[in-house]
Amino acid sequence: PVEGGDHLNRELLYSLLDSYLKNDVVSIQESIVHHVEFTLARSRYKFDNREAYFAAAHSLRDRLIERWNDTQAWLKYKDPKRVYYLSMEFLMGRTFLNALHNLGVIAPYQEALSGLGYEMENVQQAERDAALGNGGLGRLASCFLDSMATLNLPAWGYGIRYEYGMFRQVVSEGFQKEQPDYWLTFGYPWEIERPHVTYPVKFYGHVSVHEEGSDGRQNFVWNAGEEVTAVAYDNPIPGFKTPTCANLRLWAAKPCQEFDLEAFNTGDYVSSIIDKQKAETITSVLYPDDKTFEGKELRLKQQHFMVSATLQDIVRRYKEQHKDFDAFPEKVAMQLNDTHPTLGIPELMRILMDENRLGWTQSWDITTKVFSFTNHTVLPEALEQWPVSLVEKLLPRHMQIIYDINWRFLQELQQNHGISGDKLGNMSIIVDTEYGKMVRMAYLALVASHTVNGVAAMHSKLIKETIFKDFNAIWPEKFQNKTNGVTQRRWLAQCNPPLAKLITDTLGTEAWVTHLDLLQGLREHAEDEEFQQKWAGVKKEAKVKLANMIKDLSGDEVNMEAIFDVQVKRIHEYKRQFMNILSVVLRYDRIKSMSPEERKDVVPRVVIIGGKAAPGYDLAKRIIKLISAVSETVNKDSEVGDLLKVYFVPDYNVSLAEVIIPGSDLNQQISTAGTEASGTSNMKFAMNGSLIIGTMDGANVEIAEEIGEENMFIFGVDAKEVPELREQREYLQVDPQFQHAVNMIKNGHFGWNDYFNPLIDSVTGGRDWYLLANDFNSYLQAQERVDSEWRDKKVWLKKSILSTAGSGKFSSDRTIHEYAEDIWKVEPQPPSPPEGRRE
Ligand code: F58
Repeated sequence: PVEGGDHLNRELLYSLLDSYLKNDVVSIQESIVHHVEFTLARSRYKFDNREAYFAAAHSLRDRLIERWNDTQAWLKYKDPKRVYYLSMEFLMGRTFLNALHNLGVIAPYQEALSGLGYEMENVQQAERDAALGNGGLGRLASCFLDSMATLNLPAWGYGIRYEYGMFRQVVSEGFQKEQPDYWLTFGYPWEIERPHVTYPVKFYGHVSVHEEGSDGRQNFVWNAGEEVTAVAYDNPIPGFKTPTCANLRLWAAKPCQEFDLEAFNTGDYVSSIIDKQKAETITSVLYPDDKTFEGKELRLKQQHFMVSATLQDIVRRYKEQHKDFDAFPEKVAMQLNDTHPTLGIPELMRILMDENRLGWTQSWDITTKVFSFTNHTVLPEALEQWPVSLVEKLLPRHMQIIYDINWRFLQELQQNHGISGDKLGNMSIIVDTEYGKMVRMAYLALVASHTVNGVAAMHSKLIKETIFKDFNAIWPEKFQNKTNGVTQRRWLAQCNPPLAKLITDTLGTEAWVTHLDLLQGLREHAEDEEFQQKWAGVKKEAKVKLANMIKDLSGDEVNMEAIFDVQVKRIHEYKRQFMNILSVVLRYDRIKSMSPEERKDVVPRVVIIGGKAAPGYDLAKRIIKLISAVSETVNKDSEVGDLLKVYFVPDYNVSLAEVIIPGSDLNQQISTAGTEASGTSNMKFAMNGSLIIGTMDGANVEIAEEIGEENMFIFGVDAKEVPELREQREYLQVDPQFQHAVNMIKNGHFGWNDYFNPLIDSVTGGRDWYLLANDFNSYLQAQERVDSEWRDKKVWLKKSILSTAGSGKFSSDRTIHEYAEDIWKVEPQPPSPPEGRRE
């Protein structure tokens, strides 16, 4: 039913917009110029690249909105089971090219813009990244949205519209400085504000109990101490070559309108308003920490804010079409992206019991049927534990519910599983620590979810053996694996058009853009010399782009014959950027000790490292300084010349990744075995024909299965050897080359020696938790193999082709298909063919 005016003229309304906006060049130009004039209110005779971007973005947004409206109307009509992806992070990057590509309108837009006098390339550059995430976890959520839309799934993402995204990293004299990323400065054309979609979100206060009715049922009333309003911002997520347009709904905090009349009447009008304004701080900034769990009150507020608004929204949507909650589990699935949205569990319980008067049993039955949870780490220091005292203060009713959940869970363990004593304590959601009582969020998520999954086969196995061992013993059927994937639309088709074209021409079809397994078809061409030459040409094109980036950064013209050797990811001890740079130090030392004759045989390398350190992660910041110091010494050494260059790329982000990944020959995935849950850049590199040097960790293991170990440079110990090696590490012989490289740094070869002492201490004297010294020799040998195989161009090209050919499994389309089938039980809802688009 259409709500609206008193005398709705349906016929006229339908006829006015009975077909989609046209995508011929002239229509697009009209639409762009229209937006220059009426949306931007600029002169249509004079607008710069940025204004051209905004106008083009608005014209494209119109086309997205059409699809969004139709998709959502269609879903409302069909009322299928829907899936909601709850995540505190979505690392979207830029949207313009992605939207053009998925709508299939790159060519007409390019022509339209160039006809108006604008280069598409320059127009695109005006867009700022939406960096509402830290790294892998946030980017995964964004790849998933793209796949869900492309697969026509009835899916929405829910998250937070942070005003400041991931900080901008500036490297000054080798030191990382963090600068605020106020990405909304010029407005964000891809979002649609929904000023009428708002919900109150409560905090603090106390809970009172009322006895109700003849059965004396207890009724809990939460009298909150603070209330803020959540406002919805919708971000259309277009599928590739399908009219389906999914939605990413991000919440912003606004002061609530219920004014505290008391304060106003006592005359303090201005301070009352200023006080209210504080509400907005809840969604002001993304926490940039990817290292240890930090129990900040504001972070907990953000988490509750996100899930409370989201659950109210989901329940409201359900209730619009259903009279009771019986069908809720058949209509709703919710995926928790790590434990960050786990408060959604007690929040749903609270909404069902306190606001809808359902009993505990029914509420719990519903709750445990709708939630499932993904774990992204085994590192214990990263697991969330909130102090009971803080949860109690901020969310008193939720804390009661968590206690109740735990009490019933412990009962069940005793009665049904015969568990008691220490073991019972080990499994308790609430645990006593030296800092007081804590809520273990992963345990809460586990108890209430019907399914928990790891993000690569090895990781999923590890969580069952380590952090969730006791739970696996009682609920083995809850545990699943869902190996990560990435979207080939962004990470191949859009960021590497020459390679995409070569693949399409060779396979004779573009179908790989939605069926990545088809890349297998490249295998038969791996040794074909003519094809190899084309492959080399395409790689060269991408390398030129990367070289231009380095030129802009450093002024250097790098040697195009060199191996472009890349490690880009957050800086972390477990990811071992330090080991990478130690091997660079040795390589440098070796070149220095050679005669000019010997140097002729050296394979030239350009080492590129990028990534952000969490602002409070001291060792990670020292690693950045060390890379910069080595870079400075090496790059200006004329003896070394272009046999070795080292660059630290500042402010690594999605948009830079789109240039760096296609341009790399070799990529480093060198975490200590058993520490990297999956990794996702490994998949992006493989797709783009970059060879992996890496450990048997995370998804590297499955990548090796797919593309063949012989086409990678695998080294290092296995995960199962790690615990014992750690035990013994004090007594292990230190590799002499490792010692030599460490000594060079210690002795001030790159300056700043004292500053690097804490770093050196962390890997010497029997510490070395991440076993750098232990893997070092094996790493150097793998690097030797890299050099020798590079010398034989045909061998290298074959491996490069086979990397791409074997990466089909790592499409997020495959991952999402598995989630949909095995966990969510949701089905594709391809929109019906449009006959007059709005009926
Ligand atoms: C990453 N986690 C894993 N966390 O480290 C990586 O192996 C995996 O491929 C990826 O998830 C996707 O599954 C990750 O990025 C974070 O950034 C958290 C952000 C919030 C605070 C704790 C870290």
